Amino acid sequence: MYETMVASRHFEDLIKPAYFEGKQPVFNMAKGPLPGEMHLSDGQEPCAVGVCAHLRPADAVTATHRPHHIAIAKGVNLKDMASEIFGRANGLSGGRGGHMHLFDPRVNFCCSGIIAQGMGPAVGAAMAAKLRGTDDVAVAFIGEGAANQGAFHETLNLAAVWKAPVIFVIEDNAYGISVSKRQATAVEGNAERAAAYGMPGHFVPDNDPDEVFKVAGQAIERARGGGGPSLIEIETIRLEGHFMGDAEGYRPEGEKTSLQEKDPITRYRARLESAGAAAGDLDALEEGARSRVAAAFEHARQSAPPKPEDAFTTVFA
Ligand SMILES: Cc1ncc(C[n+]2csc(CCOP(=O)(O)OP(=O)(O)O)c2C)c(N)n1
Ligand SMILES: [Mg+2]
Repeated sequence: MYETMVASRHFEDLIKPAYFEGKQPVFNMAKGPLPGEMHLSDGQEPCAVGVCAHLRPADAVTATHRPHHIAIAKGVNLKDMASEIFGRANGLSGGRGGHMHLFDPRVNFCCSGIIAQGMGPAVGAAMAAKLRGTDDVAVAFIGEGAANQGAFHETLNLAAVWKAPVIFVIEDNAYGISVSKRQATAVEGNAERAAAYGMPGHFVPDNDPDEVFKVAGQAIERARGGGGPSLIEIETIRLEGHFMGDAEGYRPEGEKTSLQEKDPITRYRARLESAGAAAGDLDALEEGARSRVAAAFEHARQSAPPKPEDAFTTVFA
């Protein structure tokens, strides 16, 4: 889990300078090798690794507009993912999808820029597994802002009625763009909402990877055994803005600094060391993760963009 967290963070660290290439001196979102919006997942790594450590390639995951940590934890090929984000022809979707639309059928991963949109398809994947008689499960990741979408409420109800082997994971990073959870949600936590739909709801405080692993393990085992859906809300932190270029004027004074002090990677490394892990072993693990990510970016940068004559292939025209 630590290695995957480091890989995920390094992925975002390499995106940062690449994203701003060609977009200066006046910020122009359409320019550079990574055109369009960019939503980074720094700080949210525990949610992805704690859940996905239990999953097999056949289990389906639907993720959000902030998908990199989840894709990496689910085992999406790093080179194909980097190529997709750079809009290259050898990317997951031939460079057509970009960073919010990563699809990898080899490990049953997908994501969408439309918030809460992955929830229905996750129930579909879960019901397909159930009808086929396998014990595969599906996991839908959403943000806490998406829990106020109609799709959230409709999906939870049907999933419970059908006893679908699905787990809904809410990454509560305290903001939907610039709107704080407090301004948008009346109940204390979204885990409370699970009871209204007839499923267990769990809350994991403090962005703790081991606690996520424990709670997710129980929910996944329950789903695999025919016990039906569960909801898990994880208290996490968004270390960056909503998107790259966000001035973050909505954050209270000093919030950014106090969040940095809670960096989950630093904290997890300290926990591993105090549990007896050797610093040299952790360094080696970090080095391996970073070099795999660097190789993926190198691969993407050296790959060709789609040919103009292919513009109307693999799209609805
Ligand atoms: C259906 C829909 N409505 C609005 C948007 C615009 N939008 C993009 S991200 C976002 C906020 C999402 O907040 P949250 O679910 O908490 O996820 P986070 O960005 O914090 O990861 C909104 C409203 C959208 N993409 N889809
Ligand atoms: Mg949020």
